[in-house]
Amino acid sequence: MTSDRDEYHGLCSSGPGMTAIGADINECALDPDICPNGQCENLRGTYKCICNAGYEIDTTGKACIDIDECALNTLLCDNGQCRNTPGSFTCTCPKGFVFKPDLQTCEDIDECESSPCVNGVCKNTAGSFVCECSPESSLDATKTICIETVKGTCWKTIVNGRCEININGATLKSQCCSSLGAAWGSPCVPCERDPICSKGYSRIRGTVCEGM
Ligand SMILES: [Ca+2]
Ligand SMILES: [Ca+2]
Repeated sequence: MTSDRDEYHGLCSSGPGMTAIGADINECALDPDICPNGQCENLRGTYKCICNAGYEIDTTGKACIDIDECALNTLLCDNGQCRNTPGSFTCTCPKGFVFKPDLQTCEDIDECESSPCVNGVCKNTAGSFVCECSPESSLDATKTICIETVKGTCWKTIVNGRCEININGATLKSQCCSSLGAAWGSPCVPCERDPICSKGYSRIRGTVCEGM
């Protein structure tokens, strides 16, 4: 009776990966699926796997395993959610962020570049933006349009830095400054020419110049 050890030496007298007569066994040709997710390279007495992109060789050198890109690089998909997939990964960006393929991160969208605020100043924030209104106006329900709400004293002239002749009682700043007013409010502030509307017109609501 022969032992397993004797049988092995009988069949494999030239050692592992070789035929009994000492020729190399081409494992790659024998089993086309020997290296899943990689390419097989035949070596004398053995073989190795060269892994596809997104895979790395394991400690045996004979199996390609998925690279967990999310665990490897914690900055990957920054500001978003990284999900490991076989051979790759995906980034999911939250609302207000956009995926930048060159940096592989989620970047805040600067909504202010498209000038969404009417009669107000746009401030970009992480994931969103806010419109800030002047003290005499407040945001409407859309949160993008500043509408004048505060009425104040309208002054007809400024003499030696002092506002004089109160006209028409309390008015909106734009109504005052687009008509007879030279200054508005208490303390009074000199009127500035509206950059969009001509004299006699003002923008109380949005971008439309309305006649006074
Ligand atoms: Ca992966
Ligand atoms: Ca933003």
